[in-house]
Order: sequence, then structure tokens, then C-alpha cells
Amino acid sequence: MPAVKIVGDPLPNIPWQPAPEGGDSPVWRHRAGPLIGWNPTPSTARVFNSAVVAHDGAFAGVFRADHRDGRPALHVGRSADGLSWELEDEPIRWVDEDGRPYKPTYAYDPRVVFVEDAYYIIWCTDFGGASLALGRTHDFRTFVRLENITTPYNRNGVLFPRRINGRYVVLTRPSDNTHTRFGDIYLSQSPDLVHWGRHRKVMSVNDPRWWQCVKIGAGAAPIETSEGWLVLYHGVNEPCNGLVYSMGAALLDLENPAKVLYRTRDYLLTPQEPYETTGFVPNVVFPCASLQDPETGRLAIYYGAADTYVAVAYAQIDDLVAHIKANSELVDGDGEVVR
Ligand code: BMA
Repeated sequence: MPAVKIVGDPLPNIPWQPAPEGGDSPVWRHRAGPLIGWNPTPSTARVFNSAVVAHDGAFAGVFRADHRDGRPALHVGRSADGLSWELEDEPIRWVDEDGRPYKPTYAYDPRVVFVEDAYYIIWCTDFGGASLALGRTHDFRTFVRLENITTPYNRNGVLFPRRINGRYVVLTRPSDNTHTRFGDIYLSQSPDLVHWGRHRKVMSVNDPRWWQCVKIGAGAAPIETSEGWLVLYHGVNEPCNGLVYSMGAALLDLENPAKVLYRTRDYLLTPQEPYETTGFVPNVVFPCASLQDPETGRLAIYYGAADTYVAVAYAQIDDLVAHIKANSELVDGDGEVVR
């Protein structure tokens, strides 16, 4: 058993490959490259920034698919092994809480997490501007749209997998109406998934020189461990040819997740392989999900690559947590509870 405890059900069948010989990073890529490539179904051009979960002894997910007219939509995918995915060609058909059909004008960057008795999906939707929408499913067949979590503008929302001190908690990243050149991570709390408040600031961007200096946003749903909530997040910087998205990690206090305990000084993954540096939008590594097995401590991290592919990388919990602690550098305000 790993020394760091992961809270959750055993998942012995998640994708896995051991670390490459002589590798010096606690996160390593799947050797065969991306899982999903260009034009995977008749209506879709590129599938990336997608969220997968364990479901019914296998895996299911909500995938961001940009259609051949350029518009992003959410599609269901299913997989026996977490690597080979069967994607539905039709977008998800939402109904509202009264059973009436609801069709988002666009939908992107989903995150999915199981809380109590259902899978909850947060995605970026049009609400007079990009905002965070919330939906629920039990079976990946019927999808119910719930109340939006935020007003515009907010594009990155991730729900914690359990209530903390009786409240649901969501990480969000308020922004503006363009490709914003700012953005910090905040947290909001709710007794019922409808009313959100008790907002707190969690993490800020770093000094202007580094990989997370322009904006940051929560990636995969937080993973509960004996060392804190493990949050994989993206950080953005802007060299002269455009924005570059990399992945880092933080550990947040278990009882007060507005408090940052540790945060990686260096990125854990940055665009490096051709499928990350070349594609529809070059130089993007955008984590949206992870699968983890408490018994082996294995993590499979799903990320979008270059706004074109779904890719996976691996980590082992003991090594990852040790690395985060040994290479942590907090930013001004991290670790304080800012209201
Ligand atoms: C962000 C979002 C992501 C995308 C990234 C890079 O603003 O739109 O969906 O992966 O830009 O293009």
C-alpha cells in the first residue's frame, strides 16, 4: 500500500504504464501518444479537454468535441480500458429539471465528479457570456441540467468529490469576455448546489517570468489524500508566439481548501511532444480529469493536447506528493485565507 492514502474506491483496472527508465519527472506520458486523434466521428473534428470517470466496472466520460462548423459541444464516451474510447456522434441531449429539452448554444471544457449518489458535470456554457453550468447524470444516458453556478465570465469550474463541513465546494476562475490575460482560482460553497457563496480566494498567478504568470485554472477534480486535496491545475504564460498551457499541482488543506499547503514551483508537464506543440492551438497541455487507485497509488491523468487530442499521463501518489512538497513555492497570499 502507498504511504499517502487516497480516499476512494479501488480501481485496479485504470490505464497504467510504469515510469520510463531514467526518467526524472514524477509525471510521464502514455508511450503510444494521444488516445483520440483528428475527426474521430462523422460530426466531430477535434476531441480534447475531456473528463472521464469510473462507471459500472468500466469507464465513461463527457468529451469536449469541436464540430466541423467549429462549435464546441459535449459528447458521451465509453471505454472498457480507459484508453480506447467509443464516442457518440450526437451531442448530449440535456433536459431541465422539469424534463424539458435544453440545448446549450456551446459547451466546452467539462469536468465530471461523483458526489454522494450522482455524477455532476460542470462545463463552460453561454449565459450571455461564458459561465459555469452544472448538470447531473446517474447513468450517462439521461442528463439533467441544473442551475448555473456562476454569472459571466467564468470558464473553469471543478467540484470537490464530497461536502466539506456540510457544504459543496467548487473551484472557479473568474475572467472576462476574451482570451483573458489574467485569472486566479477562487472557491465558493453551497448547501444545495443552487445557492453559492462564502467565496474565498485560493491561488494567484505567479511572478511575471514563469509558467503560471498569466492565469491559472483548476484541472481535474480534487483528489482527497491523507496529505490534503491534490489539485492538478493549468498555468499559462505568454511568450512572443502566444499563450502556453502547462500543468502543475497543489495540495490544499483538507478541512479548509481555501488554504494552500504546497504548490509546485516548476510545471509537471509542459508542451513538448509534437501532439502538444502542434495542432489546432499549439502548445497546450490542459488537464481535466484523473483516475486513481488507492491500493497501488497509481494515477492516470487525462489532458487535452493542443486543442486537438485527448492524451494521458501517469504518476504514482507517493512520488508525486513527495515531489510537490520538495519543490513547493507558494505565491503571495497562498496559505492565507483571503475573503
Ligand atoms: C482556453 C480554453 C481552453 C483551451 C485553451 C487553449 O481559454 O478555451 O478550452 O484549451 O484556451 O486554446
